[in-house]
Amino acid sequence: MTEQNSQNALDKRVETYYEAINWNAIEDAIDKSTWEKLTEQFWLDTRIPVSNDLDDWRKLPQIERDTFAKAFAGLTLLDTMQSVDGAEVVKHDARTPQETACFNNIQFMESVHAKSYSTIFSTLNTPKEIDVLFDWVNTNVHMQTKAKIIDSYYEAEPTDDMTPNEKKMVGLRKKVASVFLETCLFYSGFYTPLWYLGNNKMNNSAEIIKLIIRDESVHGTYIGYKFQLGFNELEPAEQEEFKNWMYDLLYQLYENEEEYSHLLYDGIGWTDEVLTFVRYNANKALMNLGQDPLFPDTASDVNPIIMNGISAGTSNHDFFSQVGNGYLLGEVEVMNDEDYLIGIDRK
Ligand code: MN3
Ligand code: MN3
Repeated sequence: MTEQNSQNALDKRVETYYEAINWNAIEDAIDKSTWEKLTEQFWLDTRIPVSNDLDDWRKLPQIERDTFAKAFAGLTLLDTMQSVDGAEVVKHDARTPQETACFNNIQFMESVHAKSYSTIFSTLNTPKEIDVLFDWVNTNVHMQTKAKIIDSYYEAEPTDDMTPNEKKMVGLRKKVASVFLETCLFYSGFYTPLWYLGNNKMNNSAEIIKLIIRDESVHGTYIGYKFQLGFNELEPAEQEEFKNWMYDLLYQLYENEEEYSHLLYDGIGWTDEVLTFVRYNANKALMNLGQDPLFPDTASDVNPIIMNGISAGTSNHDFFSQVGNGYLLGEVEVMNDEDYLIGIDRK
Protein backbone atom coordinates (compact mmCIF):
# COMPACT_ATOMS: atom_id res chain seq x y z
CA MET A 1 0.00 0.00 0.00
CA THR A 2 1.28 3.45 -0.81
CA GLU A 3 1.15 6.12 1.87
CA GLN A 4 -1.73 7.81 0.05
CA ASN A 5 -3.77 4.59 -0.22
CA SER A 6 -3.22 3.87 3.45
CA GLN A 7 -4.40 7.39 4.35
CA ASN A 8 -7.51 6.88 2.20
CA ALA A 9 -8.26 3.62 4.02
CA LEU A 10 -7.92 5.33 7.42
CA ASP A 11 -10.30 8.11 6.36
CA LYS A 12 -12.97 5.83 4.92
CA ARG A 13 -16.32 6.56 6.63
CA VAL A 14 -19.35 4.35 7.24
CA GLU A 15 -22.60 5.08 9.00
CA THR A 16 -22.25 5.17 12.82
CA TYR A 17 -23.36 1.92 14.44
CA TYR A 18 -22.12 2.64 18.00
CA GLU A 19 -20.93 5.95 19.45
CA ALA A 20 -17.92 6.39 21.77
CA ILE A 21 -18.41 8.33 25.00
CA ASN A 22 -16.57 11.64 24.90
CA TRP A 23 -15.99 13.19 28.31
CA ASN A 24 -14.59 16.24 26.55
CA ALA A 25 -17.99 17.02 25.07
CA ILE A 26 -20.10 17.40 28.22
CA GLU A 27 -23.74 18.14 27.44
CA ASP A 28 -24.75 18.54 31.08
CA ALA A 29 -22.21 19.83 33.61
CA ILE A 30 -24.21 18.10 36.40
CA ASP A 31 -23.14 14.71 35.00
CA LYS A 32 -19.49 15.65 35.41
CA SER A 33 -19.87 17.11 38.92
CA THR A 34 -21.92 14.07 39.97
CA TRP A 35 -19.32 11.65 38.60
CA GLU A 36 -16.61 13.48 40.54
CA LYS A 37 -18.66 13.45 43.75
CA LEU A 38 -19.57 9.76 43.35
CA THR A 39 -16.02 8.64 42.69
CA GLU A 40 -14.39 10.77 45.38
CA GLN A 41 -16.66 9.26 48.04
CA PHE A 42 -16.05 5.64 47.00
CA TRP A 43 -15.82 3.24 49.96
CA LEU A 44 -15.93 -0.45 50.82
CA ASP A 45 -17.60 -2.17 53.78
CA THR A 46 -14.53 -4.29 54.41
CA ARG A 47 -12.60 -1.19 55.52
CA ILE A 48 -14.86 -0.56 58.53
CA PRO A 49 -13.93 -2.56 61.67
CA VAL A 50 -17.45 -3.65 62.62
CA SER A 51 -16.08 -6.16 65.14
CA ASN A 52 -15.30 -3.18 67.39
CA ASP A 53 -19.09 -3.01 67.96
CA LEU A 54 -19.16 -6.46 69.59
CA ASP A 55 -18.74 -5.11 73.14
CA ASP A 56 -21.75 -2.82 72.69
CA TRP A 57 -23.72 -5.57 70.96
CA ARG A 58 -23.26 -8.09 73.78
CA LYS A 59 -24.62 -5.56 76.29
CA LEU A 60 -27.83 -4.81 74.32
CA PRO A 61 -31.08 -6.34 75.62
CA GLN A 62 -32.49 -9.07 73.38
CA ILE A 63 -35.38 -6.89 72.12
CA GLU A 64 -32.92 -4.22 70.97
CA ARG A 65 -30.75 -6.76 69.18
CA ASP A 66 -33.81 -8.16 67.49
CA THR A 67 -35.01 -4.71 66.36
CA PHE A 68 -31.52 -3.80 65.15
CA ALA A 69 -31.13 -7.00 63.14
CA LYS A 70 -34.60 -6.77 61.56
CA ALA A 71 -34.07 -3.11 60.63
CA PHE A 72 -30.86 -4.11 58.85
CA ALA A 73 -32.53 -7.07 57.16
CA GLY A 74 -35.13 -4.67 55.76
CA LEU A 75 -32.39 -2.37 54.48
CA THR A 76 -30.72 -5.35 52.81
CA LEU A 77 -33.84 -6.09 50.80
CA LEU A 78 -34.21 -2.46 49.66
CA ASP A 79 -30.56 -2.12 48.62
CA THR A 80 -30.75 -5.45 46.82
CA MET A 81 -33.64 -4.07 44.82
CA GLN A 82 -31.71 -0.89 44.00
CA SER A 83 -28.63 -2.81 42.89
CA VAL A 84 -30.55 -5.30 40.75
CA ASP A 85 -33.39 -3.17 39.34
CA GLY A 86 -33.54 0.44 40.53
CA ALA A 87 -30.30 1.83 39.15
CA GLU A 88 -30.62 -0.35 36.04
CA VAL A 89 -34.07 0.85 34.95
CA VAL A 90 -33.30 4.51 35.62
CA LYS A 91 -30.10 4.14 33.61
CA HIS A 92 -32.10 3.08 30.56
CA ASP A 93 -33.67 6.55 30.34
CA ALA A 94 -30.31 8.38 30.47
CA ARG A 95 -30.32 11.61 28.50
CA THR A 96 -26.53 11.70 27.99
CA PRO A 97 -23.71 9.11 27.76
CA GLN A 98 -22.11 10.57 30.91
CA GLU A 99 -25.36 9.97 32.79
CA THR A 100 -25.09 6.27 31.89
CA ALA A 101 -21.57 6.25 33.36
CA CYS A 102 -22.86 7.85 36.58
CA PHE A 103 -25.50 5.14 36.88
CA ASN A 104 -22.87 2.43 36.39
CA ASN A 105 -21.15 3.80 39.48
CA ILE A 106 -24.44 4.13 41.36
CA GLN A 107 -25.44 0.57 40.51
CA PHE A 108 -22.14 -0.85 41.73
CA MET A 109 -22.36 1.14 44.98
CA GLU A 110 -25.86 -0.25 45.55
CA SER A 111 -24.27 -3.70 45.54
CA VAL A 112 -21.70 -2.46 48.08
CA HIS A 113 -24.58 -1.19 50.24
CA ALA A 114 -26.50 -4.46 50.01
CA LYS A 115 -23.36 -6.44 50.87
CA SER A 116 -22.33 -4.18 53.75
CA TYR A 117 -25.30 -5.26 55.89
CA SER A 118 -24.12 -8.85 55.52
CA THR A 119 -20.71 -7.75 56.81
CA ILE A 120 -22.50 -6.45 59.91
CA PHE A 121 -24.64 -9.62 60.25
CA SER A 122 -21.68 -11.93 59.91
CA THR A 123 -19.91 -10.02 62.69
CA LEU A 124 -22.83 -9.75 65.13
CA ASN A 125 -25.05 -12.75 64.38
CA THR A 126 -24.73 -16.52 64.22
CA PRO A 127 -25.31 -18.27 60.87
CA LYS A 128 -28.60 -19.64 62.20
CA GLU A 129 -29.77 -16.16 63.26
CA ILE A 130 -28.83 -14.84 59.82
CA ASP A 131 -30.92 -17.52 58.10
CA VAL A 132 -33.91 -16.62 60.26
CA LEU A 133 -33.47 -12.90 59.48
CA PHE A 134 -33.36 -13.42 55.72
CA ASP A 135 -36.37 -15.70 55.91
CA TRP A 136 -38.20 -12.98 57.88
CA VAL A 137 -37.48 -10.18 55.42
CA ASN A 138 -38.22 -12.33 52.39
CA THR A 139 -41.68 -13.19 53.74
CA ASN A 140 -42.70 -10.13 55.80
CA VAL A 141 -45.89 -8.58 54.42
CA HIS A 142 -44.85 -4.92 54.81
CA MET A 143 -41.38 -5.41 53.34
CA GLN A 144 -42.78 -7.39 50.45
CA THR A 145 -45.56 -4.84 49.89
CA LYS A 146 -43.00 -2.03 49.79
CA ALA A 147 -40.90 -3.95 47.27
CA LYS A 148 -43.93 -4.87 45.16
CA ILE A 149 -45.23 -1.30 44.88
CA ILE A 150 -41.83 0.12 43.90
CA ASP A 151 -41.06 -2.73 41.52
CA SER A 152 -44.40 -2.33 39.71
CA TYR A 153 -43.11 1.06 38.47
CA TYR A 154 -39.60 -0.22 37.79
CA GLU A 155 -40.98 -3.03 35.62
CA ALA A 156 -43.56 -0.89 33.75
CA GLU A 157 -42.96 -0.60 29.99
CA PRO A 158 -44.40 1.99 27.58
CA THR A 159 -46.94 0.58 25.11
CA ASP A 160 -47.30 1.38 21.40
CA ASP A 161 -50.60 3.24 21.82
CA MET A 162 -49.05 5.80 24.20
CA THR A 163 -48.25 9.38 23.17
CA PRO A 164 -44.58 10.42 23.40
CA ASN A 165 -45.28 12.26 26.66
CA GLU A 166 -47.14 9.26 28.10
CA LYS A 167 -44.10 7.15 27.30
CA LYS A 168 -41.92 9.74 28.98
CA MET A 169 -44.11 9.57 32.08
CA VAL A 170 -43.46 5.82 32.39
CA GLY A 171 -39.76 6.67 32.76
CA LEU A 172 -40.45 9.57 35.12
CA ARG A 173 -42.46 7.28 37.41
CA LYS A 174 -39.38 5.04 37.74
CA LYS A 175 -37.37 8.03 38.94
CA VAL A 176 -40.07 9.01 41.43
CA ALA A 177 -40.25 5.44 42.78
CA SER A 178 -36.47 5.39 43.13
CA VAL A 179 -36.30 8.74 44.96
CA PHE A 180 -39.21 7.82 47.27
CA LEU A 181 -37.48 4.55 48.10
CA GLU A 182 -34.03 6.00 48.69
CA THR A 183 -34.83 9.34 50.30
CA CYS A 184 -37.84 8.21 52.37
CA LEU A 185 -38.51 4.47 52.75
CA PHE A 186 -34.97 3.57 53.87
CA TYR A 187 -35.28 5.89 56.85
CA SER A 188 -37.55 3.68 58.96
CA GLY A 189 -34.52 1.36 59.01
CA PHE A 190 -31.76 4.00 59.17
CA TYR A 191 -33.39 5.33 62.35
CA THR A 192 -32.02 2.43 64.42
CA PRO A 193 -28.26 2.76 63.76
CA LEU A 194 -28.56 6.57 63.97
CA TRP A 195 -30.25 6.25 67.36
CA TYR A 196 -27.35 4.13 68.62
CA LEU A 197 -24.79 6.46 67.09
CA GLY A 198 -26.48 9.42 68.82
CA ASN A 199 -26.10 7.42 72.03
CA ASN A 200 -22.46 6.58 71.22
CA LYS A 201 -23.11 2.86 70.67
CA MET A 202 -22.57 0.55 67.67
CA ASN A 203 -20.48 3.30 66.07
CA ASN A 204 -18.87 1.18 63.36
CA SER A 205 -22.16 -0.22 62.06
CA ALA A 206 -23.47 3.34 62.10
CA GLU A 207 -20.42 4.49 60.16
CA ILE A 208 -21.46 2.16 57.33
CA ILE A 209 -24.96 3.64 57.45
CA LYS A 210 -23.56 7.16 57.31
CA LEU A 211 -21.53 6.26 54.22
CA ILE A 212 -24.68 4.80 52.65
CA ILE A 213 -26.71 7.92 53.55
CA ARG A 214 -24.00 10.09 52.01
CA ASP A 215 -24.24 8.08 48.76
CA GLU A 216 -28.03 8.17 48.77
CA SER A 217 -28.03 11.92 49.15
CA VAL A 218 -26.15 12.22 45.87
CA HIS A 219 -28.36 9.60 44.18
CA GLY A 220 -31.55 11.34 45.33
CA THR A 221 -30.35 14.78 44.26
CA TYR A 222 -29.10 13.56 40.88
CA ILE A 223 -32.12 11.43 40.00
CA GLY A 224 -34.39 14.22 41.23
CA TYR A 225 -32.59 16.68 38.98
CA LYS A 226 -32.89 14.38 35.94
CA PHE A 227 -36.55 13.89 36.83
CA GLN A 228 -37.15 17.64 36.79
CA LEU A 229 -35.62 17.98 33.31
CA GLY A 230 -38.20 15.49 31.99
CA PHE A 231 -41.07 16.77 34.11
CA ASN A 232 -40.56 20.31 32.80
CA GLU A 233 -41.05 19.02 29.25
CA LEU A 234 -44.61 17.85 30.01
CA GLU A 235 -47.72 19.92 29.26
CA PRO A 236 -49.20 21.79 32.29
CA ALA A 237 -52.23 19.47 32.44
CA GLU A 238 -49.96 16.42 32.30
CA GLN A 239 -47.83 17.87 35.09
CA GLU A 240 -50.92 18.31 37.28
CA GLU A 241 -52.03 14.74 36.67
CA PHE A 242 -48.51 13.50 37.33
CA LYS A 243 -48.28 15.43 40.60
CA ASN A 244 -51.54 13.92 41.84
CA TRP A 245 -50.22 10.45 41.09
CA MET A 246 -46.95 11.28 42.87
CA TYR A 247 -48.60 12.44 46.10
CA ASP A 248 -51.02 9.48 46.05
CA LEU A 249 -48.10 7.09 45.70
CA LEU A 250 -46.17 8.71 48.53
CA TYR A 251 -49.18 8.49 50.78
CA GLN A 252 -49.76 4.85 49.86
CA LEU A 253 -46.12 4.07 50.67
CA TYR A 254 -46.33 6.04 53.91
CA GLU A 255 -49.35 4.01 55.06
CA ASN A 256 -47.36 0.83 54.57
CA GLU A 257 -44.45 2.46 56.40
CA GLU A 258 -46.73 3.22 59.34
CA GLU A 259 -47.72 -0.45 59.64
CA TYR A 260 -44.12 -1.60 59.22
CA SER A 261 -42.92 0.83 61.91
CA HIS A 262 -45.60 -0.32 64.34
CA LEU A 263 -44.59 -3.93 63.78
CA LEU A 264 -40.88 -3.26 64.14
CA TYR A 265 -40.82 -0.57 66.83
CA ASP A 266 -43.92 -0.85 69.05
CA GLY A 267 -42.14 -3.32 71.33
CA ILE A 268 -39.24 -0.93 71.90
CA GLY A 269 -41.43 2.19 72.04
CA TRP A 270 -39.86 4.11 69.14
CA THR A 271 -42.73 4.07 66.60
CA ASP A 272 -43.86 7.71 66.84
CA GLU A 273 -40.34 9.07 66.56
CA VAL A 274 -39.51 6.77 63.66
CA LEU A 275 -42.58 7.97 61.78
CA THR A 276 -41.70 11.63 62.39
CA PHE A 277 -38.29 10.87 60.87
CA VAL A 278 -39.93 9.09 57.90
CA ARG A 279 -42.24 12.06 57.24
CA TYR A 280 -39.34 14.49 57.47
CA ASN A 281 -37.50 12.43 54.85
CA ALA A 282 -40.63 12.08 52.70
CA ASN A 283 -40.58 15.88 52.42
CA LYS A 284 -36.90 15.71 51.44
CA ALA A 285 -37.75 13.22 48.70
CA LEU A 286 -40.36 15.65 47.35
CA MET A 287 -37.80 18.46 47.54
CA ASN A 288 -35.38 16.36 45.44
CA LEU A 289 -38.15 16.06 42.87
CA GLY A 290 -38.79 19.83 42.93
CA GLN A 291 -42.16 19.44 44.70
CA ASP A 292 -43.77 20.99 47.78
CA PRO A 293 -43.71 19.08 51.09
CA LEU A 294 -46.60 16.77 52.01
CA PHE A 295 -46.14 16.66 55.80
CA PRO A 296 -45.77 19.45 58.40
CA ASP A 297 -42.71 17.78 60.00
CA THR A 298 -39.33 19.58 59.87
CA ALA A 299 -35.84 18.81 61.20
CA SER A 300 -36.74 20.39 64.55
CA ASP A 301 -39.48 17.76 65.05
CA VAL A 302 -37.02 14.86 64.69
CA ASN A 303 -35.52 13.43 67.90
CA PRO A 304 -32.34 15.49 68.46
CA ILE A 305 -30.44 12.27 69.23
CA ILE A 306 -31.07 11.16 65.64
CA MET A 307 -30.04 14.51 64.17
CA ASN A 308 -26.99 14.32 66.41
CA GLY A 309 -26.22 10.88 64.94
CA ILE A 310 -26.60 12.19 61.41
CA SER A 311 -24.39 15.20 62.00
CA ALA A 312 -21.66 13.49 64.09
CA GLY A 313 -18.33 14.49 62.59
CA THR A 314 -15.73 12.43 60.81
CA SER A 315 -14.52 9.26 62.39
CA ASN A 316 -12.81 7.80 59.37
CA HIS A 317 -9.33 8.68 60.52
CA ASP A 318 -9.73 6.51 63.59
CA PHE A 319 -11.32 3.72 61.63
CA PHE A 320 -8.62 3.56 59.05
CA SER A 321 -5.82 3.72 61.56
CA GLN A 322 -7.59 0.86 63.38
CA VAL A 323 -7.44 -1.32 60.29
CA GLY A 324 -3.84 -0.21 60.06
CA ASN A 325 -3.41 -0.06 56.31
CA GLY A 326 -3.05 3.68 55.81
CA TYR A 327 -5.72 3.37 53.14
CA LEU A 328 -7.47 6.67 53.46
CA LEU A 329 -10.63 7.25 51.48
CA GLY A 330 -12.53 10.51 51.34
CA GLU A 331 -13.25 11.58 54.89
CA VAL A 332 -16.77 11.37 56.19
CA GLU A 333 -17.57 14.95 56.90
CA VAL A 334 -20.27 16.56 58.96
CA MET A 335 -23.45 16.01 57.01
CA ASN A 336 -25.01 19.23 55.79
CA ASP A 337 -27.64 19.56 53.12
CA GLU A 338 -25.26 21.80 51.16
CA ASP A 339 -22.81 18.90 50.90
CA TYR A 340 -25.15 17.22 48.46
CA LEU A 341 -25.77 20.17 46.21
CA ILE A 342 -23.69 18.76 43.42
CA GLY A 343 -23.81 22.03 41.56
CA ILE A 344 -27.58 21.90 41.27
CA ASP A 345 -29.47 25.06 42.16
CA ARG A 346 -32.42 24.14 44.28
CA LYS A 347 -35.28 26.57 44.12
MN1 MN3 B 1 -28.29 2.19 48.43
MN1 MN3 C 1 -29.07 4.76 45.78
